[in-house]
Order: sequence, then C-alpha cells, then structure tokens
Amino acid sequence: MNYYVMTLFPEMIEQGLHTSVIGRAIGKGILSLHCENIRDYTKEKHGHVDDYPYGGGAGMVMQAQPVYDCYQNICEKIGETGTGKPRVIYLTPQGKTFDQTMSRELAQEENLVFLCGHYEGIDERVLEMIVTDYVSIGDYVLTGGELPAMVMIDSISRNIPGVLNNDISAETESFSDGLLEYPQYTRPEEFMGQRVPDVLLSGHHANIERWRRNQSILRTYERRPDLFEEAVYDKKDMKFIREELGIQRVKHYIEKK
Ligand code: 6GU
Repeated sequence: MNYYVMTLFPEMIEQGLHTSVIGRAIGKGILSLHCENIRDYTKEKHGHVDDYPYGGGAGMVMQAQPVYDCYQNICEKIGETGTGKPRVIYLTPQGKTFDQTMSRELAQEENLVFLCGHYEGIDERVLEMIVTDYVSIGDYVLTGGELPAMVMIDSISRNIPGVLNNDISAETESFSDGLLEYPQYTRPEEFMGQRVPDVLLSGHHANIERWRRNQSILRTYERRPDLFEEAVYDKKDMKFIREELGIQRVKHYIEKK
C-alpha cells in the first residue's frame, strides 16, 4: 500500500506514523508514506494557500490551485507504476462515517490519496474535480483533516498482510465477528487479591474458547447494545444468552457458526 497525504502540516503526519507498528511496516517496505506540503505548490509570491470566502462570512478558504497542482504531481508519481487514477479521500465531518468495513475495503487498494483541509474548508471546484470519497471519523468537529487521516491510515494498515506481527489477531479482534473482544490476562495469577479466571489456567482449549465467546457476548450486551443486536449467534451462543441474559430470541441466528 502506498499512502499519499496532501496537507499543510506534513511533519504532523510523518511524526505520528513513523512510530510503533506502522513505522515498522514502512521500514519493512510493506507500506510507503509520502506527505506533500500543499504550500509547496502555490504560485502566489507570498506563499498564500487560502483567501477570503466569496459571499463573505467567517474564516478563510483553501484555494483550488495549490491543491490541484499537488494532486497532479501525485498522479504523475503514481502513473509510473500504478493502475489508473487513485482514490482521493477528503477528510470532512460531512463525509460517510469511517468504520471497520470501510477500513477493510480501502486496504484492498494499491494507492490511497488523503486530502486534509483546514480553515473553513477547500474551494468546492477542486473537490468536485479530484475527490472520490468524502469520509468523516465521527460526529464531532476537529480543526483539520490530519488526525482523521492518521486514524484511517493506522486502521487500514492493520488489515494489510504482514503489518501486524500475528496474522490471526486482526481477525479475532473486536468487530471482526461483530462482537467486542473478550478480556485478557497475563502474569501474575493474583494481583491485589484478584485472581485470573480458573478456566484460563485449565489448559482445556474448548472450554477456554467457549468462555471467551461468552465473555464477548456479555461485554457487547453491556457496552454496545447496538452491536449485540446485529451480531450472528449459534445454538451454543443462544444457550448462554437465554441462561445469563434471559433473552429468548435474537435477530440473526444460524444453527452452527
Ligand atoms: Cl474527517 N475532519 C474534521 N475537520 N473534523 C472531523 C472529521 C474530519 N471527522 C470528524 N470530525
């Protein structure tokens, strides 16, 4: 996966993503990250990239020209190796809400371009010309698209083979089957009088798997009732759900998972 980020704050993105798991994947060559400073593409002598909004109103608007020229430069770079026009994601609270399904889908792309806005936004004409996807990371307002771009890059990258040390963990985690993850424990067996659940010390793998599945169900019911309602349950799940939660019927049921 090759990421291209158009931003006025390239060092913010580079600093944030050259750390930990994502930084290591870049080092290994599984991912590449190219941050382009939109300011480098302005043709104005004072280096301005923004101006007052036509029609008046508060704040400033990012101009079309530097954004468009920055985009063209990225397309030329990709053109040497790539396959046609890349998807261009504009980070905006007006976009579709990012989730794990979108994350997995975007992980299939060869190149992804992120456009980070600031001030009151970007001239609509350049957005219409280059943007393929309008994406938000949730219903709250941020000062710019940099943090959302970093959130998306982190999440998308975890779905790319070789980025995580253990290939299975992207699958067994929260959301992979629509339920939250079960609780985890490590040494010591007793901490401030609190013992690790006996079943985890038993070495009985089938029992451990059942206990974890039940914990996932319970936790999702308590913390995310919206996800609990949409998950798919089998016969063994239903026995637990009836006995522990007193719920007789669920929306999605299959005989055996
Ligand atoms: Cl993608 N951008 C901004 N500026 N604010 C946001 C957002 C994006 N997603 C949620 N809030």
